[in-house]
Amino acid sequence: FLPNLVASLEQVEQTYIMVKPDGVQRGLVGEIISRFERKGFKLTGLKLFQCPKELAEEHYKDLRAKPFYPKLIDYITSGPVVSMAWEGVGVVASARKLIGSTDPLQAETGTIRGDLAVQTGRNVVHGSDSPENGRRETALWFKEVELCQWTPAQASWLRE
Ligand code: IDP
Ligand code: MG
Repeated sequence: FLPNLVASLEQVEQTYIMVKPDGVQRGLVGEIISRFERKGFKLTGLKLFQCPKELAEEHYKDLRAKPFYPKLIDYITSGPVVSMAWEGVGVVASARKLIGSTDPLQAETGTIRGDLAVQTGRNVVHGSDSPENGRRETALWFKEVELCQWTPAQASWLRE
């Protein structure tokens, strides 16, 4: 009874993860996807996508006033990105840990940015920063029909 109650209180979160155009151009798509896949979260959406300017502006609307904003929009729209939706208990914070600090030179070795990038303006991957933004960004980048609800065969080997 008690474990079931605790489990039902744990919130299943969604996060939006994106391999940015530099990650695609550098052939890092498989490497980056595999870091999330092997951790054990559930993939619910995946596509290669050329981001229109309006979508990039909506996605990064909180950064509009920053000096780097115009270059950021150019960067994100400069080539295809790989959009992913991942789901699970604790997925938002865990994905941010896997990704590492915004500045790749500050990011810990073992993280995606720490291992694979050298500059903030080319930091290869995006991850939502809160459960609320995880839901917002997933809905922004994916249509409902592009998201799959499914039960991975390994589910009972990942969580007791
Ligand atoms: P995050 O991606 O780690 O969440 P944010 O502060 O949300 O970092 O910034 C979003 C993105 O904007 C960064 O990942 C990076 O691509 C870009 N960015 C942030 N700060 C700078 C900067 O000082 N120079 C250039 N690009 C930046
Ligand atoms: Mg951010």
